[in-house]
Amino acid sequence: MWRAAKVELSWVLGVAVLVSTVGCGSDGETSSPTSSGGAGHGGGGAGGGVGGGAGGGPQGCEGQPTVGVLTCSTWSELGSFGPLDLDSANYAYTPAITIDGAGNPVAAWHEMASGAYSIMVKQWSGSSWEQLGPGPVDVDPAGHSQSPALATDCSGHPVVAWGEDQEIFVKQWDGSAWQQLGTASLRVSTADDAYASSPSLAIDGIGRVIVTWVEWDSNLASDVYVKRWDGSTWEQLGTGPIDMVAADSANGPEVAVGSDGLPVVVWDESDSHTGSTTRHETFVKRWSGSSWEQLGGGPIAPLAGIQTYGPSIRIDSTDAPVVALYELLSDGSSSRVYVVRLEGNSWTRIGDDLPLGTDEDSTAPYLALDAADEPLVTWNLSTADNNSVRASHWTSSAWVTIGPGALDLDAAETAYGQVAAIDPQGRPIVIWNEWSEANASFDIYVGRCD
Ligand SMILES: [Ca+2]
Ligand SMILES: [Ca+2]
Ligand SMILES: [Ca+2]
Repeated sequence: MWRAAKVELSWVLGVAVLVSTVGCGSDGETSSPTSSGGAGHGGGGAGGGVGGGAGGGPQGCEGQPTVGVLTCSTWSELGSFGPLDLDSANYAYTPAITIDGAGNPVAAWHEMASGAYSIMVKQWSGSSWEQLGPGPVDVDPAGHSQSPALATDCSGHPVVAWGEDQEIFVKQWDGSAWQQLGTASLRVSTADDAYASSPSLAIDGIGRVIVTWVEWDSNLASDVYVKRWDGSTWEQLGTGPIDMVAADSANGPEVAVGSDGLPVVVWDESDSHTGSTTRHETFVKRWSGSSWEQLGGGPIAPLAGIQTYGPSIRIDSTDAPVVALYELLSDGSSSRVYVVRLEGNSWTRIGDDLPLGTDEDSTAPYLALDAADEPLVTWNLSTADNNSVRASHWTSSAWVTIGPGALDLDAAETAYGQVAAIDPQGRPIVIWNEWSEANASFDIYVGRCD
């Protein structure tokens, strides 16, 4: 009972702004194959895309890190297991990760400070976590900011995008300070009730920053947009939203870029805003240079279930998209994570569903690819009374568990929001948020397998 109360509290606080603005907006996507906090990741952290940043970098983008072949023998803390929060008493959520040009992880999250949620960014120096910039990155200290996304530019520096009130902003670290890309929000709709959120970022082979996000209206319909920064202006890719049905709800977009420089975007789409969900599907489109073309001939099919949720996308070395997502099973009682790769124009599964026991749900996958194109998936395992952070590595014949199983610190406490990247040495690094009884709040923690 106590734990359930805390999960509810965290979720309400985590999306307080969104709830007050568009009703149960992102709940449409994040609710509830699972009954606990794991699914809560979907609305916020799913936007925390690493894009090309952690993927080893598109060709020609010299400053981006290489990515190693994944290796893992000893799971341990990175910085005394944090917390990374500026003040551990603050509530902190939705971590994002990228690997910088020096091969060190950079983390971003949103943290309640001085009465508002603000965006914080820290960089691992090799021995400690150092804050980038003198304070919060976001535009207005009084604004409510959430769900940052990170990528690494061609100079090896981080770029961060986030949602702030109804807007989307992007800043680029120049080595000593944050520089905003453009002077205005990226939001497309000028309607009073337009609410932009959940950005994801990628960098193409000539350093252009590509951002996707979702815009809600007060009827809980929502659309996915994509813009690209050409060095001086934001160009919208496509003439309108890229999702399939204008009146329906699209959510959780992620963008990635292959060596061909063409952005590929994945998102969820459903008619849940009608109050009776008849479809909850996942779509992928690729920018041709002049238009958005659907990949795979339709939505990504469930393996055994009835609806799909929470996709995460990367592009492999052959420019084939790989997507991790989860499906709600036919009986409606549980969910499981799986991974597919585009072969020809069909989605082909990679291995089995991620491991499940009786009465367990796996949700909220987040994807990285190593130098051998083998997926690393972080995901959330929830049982009737606990959440834990997991990571699994596909080894061409089987999924292998990273670390000791549950990666979070305290089995009794809820943990979710997991994201991961692979550094040039092939070491997987996982960041998540977890309730701390000692700090009486949610904290951000980091671990690495050496
Ligand atoms: Ca729509
Ligand atoms: Ca736990
Ligand atoms: Ca905290």
